Amino acid sequence: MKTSTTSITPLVTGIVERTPVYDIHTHLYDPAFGQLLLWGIDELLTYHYLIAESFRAMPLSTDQFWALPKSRQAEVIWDALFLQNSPVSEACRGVLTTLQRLGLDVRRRDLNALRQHYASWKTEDFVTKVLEVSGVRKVCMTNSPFDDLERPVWEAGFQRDPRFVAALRIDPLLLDWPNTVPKLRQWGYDVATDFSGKTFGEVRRFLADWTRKIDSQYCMVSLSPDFEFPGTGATARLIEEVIMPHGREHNQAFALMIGVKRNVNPQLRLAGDSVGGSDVGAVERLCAAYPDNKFLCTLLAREDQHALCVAARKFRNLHVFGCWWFMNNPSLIEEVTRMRLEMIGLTMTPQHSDCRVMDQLVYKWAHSKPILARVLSEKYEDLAATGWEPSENEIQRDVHRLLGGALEEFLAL
Ligand code: FIX
Ligand code: ZN
Repeated sequence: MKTSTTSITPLVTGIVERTPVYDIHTHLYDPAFGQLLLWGIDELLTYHYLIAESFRAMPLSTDQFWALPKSRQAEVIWDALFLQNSPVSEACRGVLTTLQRLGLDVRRRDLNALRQHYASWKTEDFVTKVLEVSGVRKVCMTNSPFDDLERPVWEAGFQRDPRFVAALRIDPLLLDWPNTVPKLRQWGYDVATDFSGKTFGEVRRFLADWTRKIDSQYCMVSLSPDFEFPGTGATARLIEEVIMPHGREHNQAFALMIGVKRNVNPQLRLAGDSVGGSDVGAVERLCAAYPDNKFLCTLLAREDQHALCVAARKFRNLHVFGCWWFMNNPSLIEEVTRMRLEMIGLTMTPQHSDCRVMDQLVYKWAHSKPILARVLSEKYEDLAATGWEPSENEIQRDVHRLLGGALEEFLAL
């Protein structure tokens, strides 16, 4: 069925609204991980995005804040960001959208009433409810064998929840090689700090073991703005000798998240990271040097987004994704999504949630989807003006791609 231009926007909005999402990068966990899967009002309020904002708005020192139990931290954040000021920031608004869509009444501004409401939910039911309300069909976790809380769960084994898939996160391996060597040795891999002997083969064996163990969808790392490729350091050598052959052998795309300056303010802990411009040329050189490898890339700095689109136009083995962290604000999502559609069409994944708290799936998608619908409608209207009116089926096909389908196709190639 053809559409008429006047009905494009509501049609697209409805399709985007109803199309289930594959959320391709989060920090959520399969419920089998127990306490590692964060959820609830206190977790929502102590999200590190809100912690960073609250220090600008409250009298406590960082030491005083960190000395408080989590419930008190949540209370001081609620007071500073929601009661003493109107919660207009994206992260604050996100809490309210989440609560509202989960059926809670935010009008009373009563934290204890919100807590009481939450107390009636059980984890399993809550996970199902959040996936339903947010319209998410599948969640990709971030899984690190180097995490001492996470690793034992994988080692013990558990019944996987099919709604949660895994991605192998390897930051310590690529960014902290000297301290990673003893760990690998302890786990039975014969590696040496100077890369001698069987080192590269053994690290490949380590990656192969974990890729199989977690059924990894892709292998990922976050990198600082000064990431260079090629390079003389351990990171570049390990990429060349380990990650690339591993990727080809096990069909593992390599996801690069570039532009994070870790710990510029250590007093803020997890909230203390910042941003810097990256060298998109390094991504291009990787894609050019390894045409049989697949790369996923998201960049943290706004000023790098255009160059990344250009790189994707040059390299079919590069899949651009998400509006990461400081990019995940409506004004920037809109700008970047429009530019990506204009430059690389539907062969990208405009958004991922990066949720750390289960409940956040609700707001991250509730805030992103209308932006996608708006920008996409505008593009279809431009097409319709030429006489090329998209059919409903074509719109559904496109939206499915943009909400995770394109990545599934890319990874399956
Ligand atoms: O490295 C990452 O995957 C980042 O997304 C996180 O480290 C960051 O703390 C975050 O939560 C951003 O949204
Ligand atoms: Zn992340």
